[in-house]
Amino acid sequence: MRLDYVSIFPDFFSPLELSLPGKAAAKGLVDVHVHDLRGYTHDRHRTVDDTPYGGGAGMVMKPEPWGEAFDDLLAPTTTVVFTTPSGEPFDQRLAAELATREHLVFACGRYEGIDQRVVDHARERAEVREISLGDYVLNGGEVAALAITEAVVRLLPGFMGNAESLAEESHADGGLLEYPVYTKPPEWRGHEVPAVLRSGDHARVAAWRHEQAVRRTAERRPDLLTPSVLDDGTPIVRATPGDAGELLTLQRACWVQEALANDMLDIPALHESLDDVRAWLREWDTWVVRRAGRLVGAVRGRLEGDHSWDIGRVMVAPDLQGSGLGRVLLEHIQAVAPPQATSYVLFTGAASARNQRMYRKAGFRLRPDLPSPPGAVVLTKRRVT
Ligand code: JD8
Repeated sequence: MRLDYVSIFPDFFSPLELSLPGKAAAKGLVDVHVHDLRGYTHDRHRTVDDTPYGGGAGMVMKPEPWGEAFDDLLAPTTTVVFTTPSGEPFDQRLAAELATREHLVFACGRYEGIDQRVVDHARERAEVREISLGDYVLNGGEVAALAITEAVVRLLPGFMGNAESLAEESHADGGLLEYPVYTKPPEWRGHEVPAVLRSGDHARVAAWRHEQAVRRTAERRPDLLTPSVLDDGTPIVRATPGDAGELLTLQRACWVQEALANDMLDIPALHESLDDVRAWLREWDTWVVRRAGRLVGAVRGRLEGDHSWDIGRVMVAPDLQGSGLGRVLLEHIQAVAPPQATSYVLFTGAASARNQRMYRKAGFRLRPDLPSPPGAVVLTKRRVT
């Protein structure tokens, strides 16, 4: 990938030699060129700015130097990146897209910005992306160009030692924030490393890490959690400890139906107490749906072993059964399964015909070969990613 930077502060990019792109250049993955915009001026003062048409404070960057810079640098395969506070938000998805390009030219503005005709002219010659680093104001486009460069270059094939770790990162698809990380010593200034991480039990470690990632994301970036919504826009949201009472009520209502359908009362879910519900809320990723404030649906999931996503407690208020809410909850809990989950498992009453129909329609298969709780059947499904 060729990278060109045009700026009135070309030294801003000297760190490129040192950092990531420096290593990438060493690997022949990138070819970096930095250009001083004043090099494309012809007057004694090397003028790049002038007063704004329409008045107002500050100065605007003149179009002519940019035009000459583009005459020098643009090719049909070029993507020109104008870093600007009014651009499309930069994120990991856009980083991955830019990493597919052969040639990026970063046009880094200063003052109040660049004459708009420069952008319009560039669009006539090449792909143009106006990109913002975030909703805060910087004094120029250079910092954003550096940040975008780092996020893009590290995605270039052959750059990162193990591509696998890229997939597990924050903001990679799947969208959870990082789980907390630790290293030696096991105890530091009164702070212990969580015992599960020193247990050697990979399954428990993976489950703990996923739980931490989901918990952090729900607390810090709920917007990142795949907000599944029902057709009427009702969101499916993470359950909170405060939902325990209503969950118990909904669970009792649903499992009374299961007891009637299966002519048996000895079903664990039917006998759980409020404390039992509170306990499993802490161990399972649980999602709920509220309509007009009433908790009308729920589902939970957790990692069982290294790769099996255990789904359970698919609950729909009796008066809403048949509305498709169960199907949407089932789709959602599959979608939020962690990257390492390669299959799903669940069970339901052996005589729960409607449930079994819904699961089979969703691609689950009965597994009489697997052990099941008394009076229940197990169904599994391979995850297609
Ligand atoms: C390019 C000039 C300064 C901006 C008057 C302050 C990106 N996320 C971002 N925040 N700010 C920028 C950015 C700021 C720039 C330029 C990018 C060129 N300025 C201007 C408008 C208000 N001054 C950015 N990417």
